[in-house]
Amino acid sequence: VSPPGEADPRIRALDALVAARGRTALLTECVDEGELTAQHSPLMSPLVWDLAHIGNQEEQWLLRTVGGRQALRPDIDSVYDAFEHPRASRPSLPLLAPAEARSYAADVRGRVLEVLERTALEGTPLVDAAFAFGMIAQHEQQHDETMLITHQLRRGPAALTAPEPPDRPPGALPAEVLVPGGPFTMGTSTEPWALDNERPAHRRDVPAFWIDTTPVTCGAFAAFIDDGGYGERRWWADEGWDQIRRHGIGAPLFWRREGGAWLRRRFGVTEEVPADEPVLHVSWYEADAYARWAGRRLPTEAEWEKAARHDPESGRSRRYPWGDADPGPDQANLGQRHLRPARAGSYPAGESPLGVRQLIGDVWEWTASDFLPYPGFVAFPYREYSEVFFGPAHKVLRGGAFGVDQVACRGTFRNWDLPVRRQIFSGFRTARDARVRQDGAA
Ligand code: AVJ
Ligand code: FE
Repeated sequence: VSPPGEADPRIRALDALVAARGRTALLTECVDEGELTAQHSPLMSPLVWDLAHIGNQEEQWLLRTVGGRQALRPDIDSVYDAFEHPRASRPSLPLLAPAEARSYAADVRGRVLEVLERTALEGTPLVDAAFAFGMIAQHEQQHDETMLITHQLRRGPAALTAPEPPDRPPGALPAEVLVPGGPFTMGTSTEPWALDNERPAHRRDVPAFWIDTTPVTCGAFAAFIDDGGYGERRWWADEGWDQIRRHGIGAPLFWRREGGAWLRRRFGVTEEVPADEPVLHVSWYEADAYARWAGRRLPTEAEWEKAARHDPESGRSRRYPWGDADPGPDQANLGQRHLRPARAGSYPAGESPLGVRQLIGDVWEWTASDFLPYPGFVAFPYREYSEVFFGPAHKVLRGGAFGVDQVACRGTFRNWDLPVRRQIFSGFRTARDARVRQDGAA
């Protein structure tokens, strides 16, 4: 747990690459060959595609571009190009078999460690502060989260296990917190491994608003269901209404009613839905409909980031809600340490200066905002990371979930997806405008 810049970037890069590979190994060694090559859902790739794609991205960026080395397997670039082949079509590609995929990724990694040792980590934006190495560690961890989603979709008995998150009742917390109006700094120009869409830092004026202290819980969401929320047209955006009608959706993904109780399937185990846990596996439309039913709305992306980073005392934006230090296990539920969110209100040591909890970790939080570039955005180092996704088709999610590693999660980190998606580790919290009094105070 050290502020950025304190640790040698070469060591940070090495640690991040090693941690990512450890996670990849856990996710791909607990199931047999058949399970690695099967497609568990048309929404996902076979796990063995992710494995070789991780190696191929690393080869392209770190061996060829940064290291200037000769290509190892140029013949497979196209098979592992995410843009050439949509996920549903990947099982029919000539994929490397599990053993080949593993040894390919390991071979690339061995050579990359030499490149890391020999490269001067300054002089170009790609190598300054080991950026490209950090980018590739984040890429692998992002695919580790994707593979965890595949594990959740998979049928059959549990393959993964992890300890339970802390379960201490938080005591009385206010339902919502007032964030005062005024400008704050959104995005970053100094975070060494921030990706292109998080840049540059810029001022945003955000009027006063109230935001939930914690993410919306399963119990609160069940009250929306019990009140007939899925049957009431007025809560739903047009495309969301179409989706729930067409697919007969009446609850979060993986939920099922049995008698009077809600059950859910979670990594191969069926259990009662825990009322106090943040709700998971809802689409943007479900989150938006719940918020309307509650007489509220989703926070904008700028509101979310102000709640997470703005320090009203100093006026500056922090890296995380609790300050500038990297996340530790007392601050946030990240990194697949647990295979579920912690009870709402957990992690008091991770709260923001204003007392908002669980902004980082537990569940990705849908925001009201479309995924758009910040003023002054420059695609780097490749347009296909984020630029090609900008526009009204994708909604922004913030804060990271239990399934993502800290290297790919920070106060400025932006995730995005289609508003119909619900297999991801998505939840939300709600907000409302602060009524402005005659004298202008909130
Ligand atoms: C940022 C999570 C939307 O998984 O599609 C992985 C990350 N980009 N490989 C995704 C990503 C290229 C991306 N998300
Ligand atoms: Fe990728």
